[in-house]
Amino acid sequence: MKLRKPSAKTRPTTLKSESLEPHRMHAVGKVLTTDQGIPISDTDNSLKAGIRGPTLLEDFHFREKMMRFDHERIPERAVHARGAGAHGYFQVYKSLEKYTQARFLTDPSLRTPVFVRFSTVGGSRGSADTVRDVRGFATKFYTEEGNFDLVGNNMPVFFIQDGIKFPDFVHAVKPEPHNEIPQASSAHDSLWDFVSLVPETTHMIMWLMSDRAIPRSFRMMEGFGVHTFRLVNAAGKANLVKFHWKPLLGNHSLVWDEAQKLSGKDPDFHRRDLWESIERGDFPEYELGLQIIPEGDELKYGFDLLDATKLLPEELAPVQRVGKLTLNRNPDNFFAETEQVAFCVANVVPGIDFTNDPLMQARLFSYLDTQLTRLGGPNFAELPINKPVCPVTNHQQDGFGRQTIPTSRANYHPNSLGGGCPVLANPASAFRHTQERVEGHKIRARSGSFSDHFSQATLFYKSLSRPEQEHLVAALEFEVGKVERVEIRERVVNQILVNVDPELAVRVARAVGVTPPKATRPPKPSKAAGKKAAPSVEVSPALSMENSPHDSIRTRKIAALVSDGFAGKELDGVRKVLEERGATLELVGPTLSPVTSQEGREERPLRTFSTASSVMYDAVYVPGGEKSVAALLRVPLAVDFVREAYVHCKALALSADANTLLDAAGVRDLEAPPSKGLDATRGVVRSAKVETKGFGQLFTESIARRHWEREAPPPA
Ligand code: HDE
Repeated sequence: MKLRKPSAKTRPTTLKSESLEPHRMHAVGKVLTTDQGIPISDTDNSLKAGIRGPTLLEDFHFREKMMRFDHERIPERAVHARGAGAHGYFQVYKSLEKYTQARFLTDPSLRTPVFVRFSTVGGSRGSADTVRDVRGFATKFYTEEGNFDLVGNNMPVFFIQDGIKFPDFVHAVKPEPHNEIPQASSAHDSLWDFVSLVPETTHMIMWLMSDRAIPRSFRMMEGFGVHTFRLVNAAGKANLVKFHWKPLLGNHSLVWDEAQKLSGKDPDFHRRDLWESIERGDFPEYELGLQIIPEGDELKYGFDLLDATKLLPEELAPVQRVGKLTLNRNPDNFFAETEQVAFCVANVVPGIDFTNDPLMQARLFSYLDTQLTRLGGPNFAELPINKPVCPVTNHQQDGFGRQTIPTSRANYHPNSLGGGCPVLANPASAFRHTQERVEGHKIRARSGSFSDHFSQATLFYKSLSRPEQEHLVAALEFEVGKVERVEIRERVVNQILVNVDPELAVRVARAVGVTPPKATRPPKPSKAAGKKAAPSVEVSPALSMENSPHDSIRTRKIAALVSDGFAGKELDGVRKVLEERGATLELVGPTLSPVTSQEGREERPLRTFSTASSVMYDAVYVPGGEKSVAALLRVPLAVDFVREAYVHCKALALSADANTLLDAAGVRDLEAPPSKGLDATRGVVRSAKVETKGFGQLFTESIARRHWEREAPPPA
């Protein structure tokens, strides 16, 4: 069968923006027309019967314009409604033909175009970016053999084991049905009611309460395929695989107070961060990691690899880094691309296959099904953002929004009218389902190998650094503390948390006003983990974000607070050091009008104390300059800048007089500023004099990580 539009031959294998050319509308220099192409000379006045009379039905331009507006909104995604997307490419480092026949994983010369959509899960399209939530990390690889969608999250496990519980879980976590409160938050009765009654949620709940749920940036978080998949080579040999994305900038989080403030100060914080970094040419990069496990080893590790509430510790099966994803182009149009992109777990190419994970099995159905409603019919794969870059030839026909115009009379198989076309693919290059022996009773039950719900929750908690554990406890105190019904709070503590870590349960019990569990009952040993021969670990350092790279300040944003009379030469020096290490310095001043340095030079602040806030930056610098500092001391929002940066454990640099701002900000736990030279206690770089040598250098060193030592010790 011959398909006329668009010609497969004209599609490049690298999805450059030109490949969307036939679908683009370039308005520059063009005349305004209706959808039918009729030129329009007035779009500001409707056609009326008399200058002050009623509008006429005959005004087809008005009716078309209004009809199009009335139908602009499509249903938002039931989950993952809020997202941000980017184009890029993926390139494998060396051939993985030993494991898979997938071309994009075997040819290192190939740059496979991709589109990635990051998202939050629970909130509506207009909700804030920095809420406590799982983040979606969905990648569409436009390969020569069709589209492969890796529809992952930034956490390696999931809330439930069997997809049939997904509607229950999502109903519980979304706003409650009677009053649609709260938006984009899990801190409410129905979610914790569900959690307290469904122990399989425990492991993922620990992740949700951890700093992983408030990433600093989409560019600084990991991604996980979650399920165990299969890689299959040309000879048909299969291996089990778990997919990972490792961000080259390391793993970094916000702090909870900062995340909440950002929700108001800049609800688009993550979206903006992604957009701006790509515009600047600081392309987000992630390495693709694979944990490859021989087929047949599903139960070797004392849990079931088909259970999506379990992770495979990297210490037991190392993550091999096999290729790199680079995001290098922002979408041209949010709706056409980021909103209309349709991911589907069932989109796999020859060489990648599924397993019997019951969560994955449900997803194989759900994504295709949901797109039908969301994108208005069955032809969504023809939308430019979803269209494969390889030829698509089949006998599908009709339906809402059909764009392809088939030219053959033969719309069935087999046929002779169309010369038998399209012909069947050669089995060696076609997708083949891995042959797997399946037998058993038709049964509605859960495998015993899925029964341990707590061991890995404990492993996760124990693997965190002390500050990360403290953050997790505080998150539980916040979330469970917001639950109105005391019996739910009781169950969370006494049915769930006590099985993770008894001390943790006692602390949360106190904070949320329920009876603490008696004594320190050790967690029940898991049946599966108890298997003698099973390799296991007590702690998994890879689970702590603190152990990811923290040596770079590339792409970090630093605020310099200035007013008239700031030390200009010093600022230049600090800016130079920061920029050499790939960070940017933004001037924040009282107004957007220029400020004059003590040397008499003018600089224009990019933001003001009312349009910016410490939570939008990674670190804060206050240059010396008596007059400038005196002016800053009189601005409460400038003092807040310093106070918040300190409370949120960010690096600060305060030169000479600027040290007085710490006092004004109420920072009491630092010794007096140095009388000579420099001091960098608790990540606050202080200099005795303006332009002290090494000041900027010391500052850059303290930006790469947060200074958790500033957080108050936990109550005894
Ligand atoms: Fe999804 N999920 N999901 N999910 N999911 C959707 O598909 C679903 C699950 C994930 O940026 C929906 O097109 C079921 C796990 C991402 O467009 C829907 C189950 C993981 C995205 C759906 C799961 C994910 C979605 C909503 C349990 C991590 C956003 C709109 C059986 C591995 C993709 C849509 C984007 C979106 C169903 C569980 C990740 C309703 C039934 C596990 C990143 O079809």
